[in-house]
Amino acid sequence: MIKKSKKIWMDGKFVDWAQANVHILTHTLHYGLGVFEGIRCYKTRKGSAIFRLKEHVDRLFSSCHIMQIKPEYTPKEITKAIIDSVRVNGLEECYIRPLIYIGYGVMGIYPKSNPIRVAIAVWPWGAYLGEDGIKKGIRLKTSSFTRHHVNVSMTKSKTCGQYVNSILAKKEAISVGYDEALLLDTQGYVSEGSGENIFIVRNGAIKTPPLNSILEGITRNSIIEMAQKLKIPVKEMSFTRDELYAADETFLTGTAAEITPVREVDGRIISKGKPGPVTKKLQDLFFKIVKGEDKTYNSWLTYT
Ligand code: PPE
Repeated sequence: MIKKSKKIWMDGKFVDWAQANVHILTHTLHYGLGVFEGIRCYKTRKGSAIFRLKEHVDRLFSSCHIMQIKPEYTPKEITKAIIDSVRVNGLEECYIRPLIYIGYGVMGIYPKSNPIRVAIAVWPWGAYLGEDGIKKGIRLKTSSFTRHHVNVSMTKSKTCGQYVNSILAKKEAISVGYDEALLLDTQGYVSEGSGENIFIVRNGAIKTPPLNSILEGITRNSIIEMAQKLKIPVKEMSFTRDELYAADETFLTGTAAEITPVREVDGRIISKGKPGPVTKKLQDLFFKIVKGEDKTYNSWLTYT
């Protein structure tokens, strides 16, 4: 069960957790057109800090732009509301979920002038794929479901309804005893996890799929910048599932999943079945950065 916090920001006001309700005819609930973000706030020695807040708010508004949803709030107002949500709930560490959705008005797939609503919830959320997963690595299964084709939905927007594809893949992977699903794109190349981007390491160099069919992950971008600073070569290019099987290391990245090593893919053991050296190096640096222990990356933190 989710760990409750105290208040949820809804359209400009803080309401009690238990009162944060919507009408059953809320348009997004029926048809799935809404956009959201997932952001983490970490405990540092100087108080709580939100990781890459600007980039998340920018992506939220970019999702709105792509999906032609016009919120009544500016990025500046949403940024303030996010910081206020963390403060009001008094949480040192939390996950932050802004959601922009189409409210109650007309029904039918053309939402005309239905109101555009905004909510921001925060709650404590531990390791997405388990503490063991972060430390020892997870088991990944290629899904029978394919990632969205660019002409079916637009993956640069973090759209609510698009996650049905992720849920189907995740349920399937779990039902056959795996921890997470890997989706291929419509051409058959490796795309991303149900809620994470993917990286492989081969001969000391890193590869991650290009932006074509994936969500442009903010953690993915952080890893690319970190690797470049560490002088580890990084390439954004397509690769096949057998290249993944043959990789020295592989790991998933996401706000919720952070950096999760993968120790097995489709029954093939990767990296001797435990997190490899490059993965560990990046993981260690990542956790230092989010905890404010590496000054080079201070601009990625917004102290609340
Ligand atoms: N791909 C997908 C499909 C995805 O959902 C996420 C984040 C990423 C890549 C990584 O993006 P970023 O967080 O910017 O590095 N998934 C969010 C939702 C997970 C959920 O179960 O809810 C998240 O990690 O917050």
